Amino acid sequence: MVLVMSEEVRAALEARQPVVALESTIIAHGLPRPRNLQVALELETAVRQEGAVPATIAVLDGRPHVGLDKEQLERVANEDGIRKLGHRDLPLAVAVGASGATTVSATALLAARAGVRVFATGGLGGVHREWTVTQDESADLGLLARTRITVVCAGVKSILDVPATLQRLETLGVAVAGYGTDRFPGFYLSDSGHPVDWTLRTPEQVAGVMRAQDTLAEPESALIVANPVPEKQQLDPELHTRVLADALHACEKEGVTGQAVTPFLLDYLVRHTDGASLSANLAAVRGNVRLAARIAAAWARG
Ligand code: PSU
Ligand code: MN
Repeated sequence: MVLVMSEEVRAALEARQPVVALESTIIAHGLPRPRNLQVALELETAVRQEGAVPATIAVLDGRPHVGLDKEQLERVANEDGIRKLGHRDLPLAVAVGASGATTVSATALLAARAGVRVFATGGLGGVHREWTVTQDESADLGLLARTRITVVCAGVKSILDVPATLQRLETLGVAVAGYGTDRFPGFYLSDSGHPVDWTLRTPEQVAGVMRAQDTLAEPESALIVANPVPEKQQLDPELHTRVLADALHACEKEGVTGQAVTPFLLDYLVRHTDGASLSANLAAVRGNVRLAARIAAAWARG
């Protein structure tokens, strides 16, 4: 697969300057228009303010891009019919010349290929509730088990079965650490109600783990840095519980399956919390992007 790297990203990598990969599914399928484009631009600005270069990743006309210009970001945000691409979809999109936004799994794969080590997103995919019936487990988990990348996220999406997802990550051998907390964050919520075994407190400490992974951890696996949304900006936990139950019910009733499940649930929450879930989601992503930039800087300093 031939990657198209933006000039800025290529130059930064060559000069060993900090670079942060950003996914595009959250823009195309995770956030409502027209807010999604503003957010995409805002996240890139946040990375720059922290002294790193943003590399938003997407596939356009069959070409995987690492680093998008404004026009390309606009396409991802506004183009009708833009697909959602997991890692398994990449060769298909390339061969048929399709355009698509990349999920965590596809973004992590392309970032690692390009030599970008740090990646920021909102929440990872994982094991869905009702797994015993649907067998719906995001491809994010399997890919992170064999890709050397550091993902900064606010945990896994709370629409999932969080304890089952944590168990899968343990089984798959993916390292998980809370950032400044011994609780696993709950995406819209600061605390998912589940603990994490490890706590990291500085970007330098995270970079230290990354270096140790390079000498110790086989096979190539990821590091998940779980960074909680500040408590003041979280979604009201009671509202969260109530609306999420309705959302899961609606999803089942409307027979939504496969790739459509996650966007359906996220959208349902936005519409039924009067945008409060969107504010919490954005607060989480913003915090993750800034932390990722600081980790990338510590990593680049060696
Ligand atoms: N986090 C968000 N919004 C999103 C997603 C994550 O805040 O839209 C996306 C990510 O791209 C993640 C994907 O990889 O949802 C998981 O989808 P699925 O469950 O279909 O694997
Ligand atoms: Mn799925």
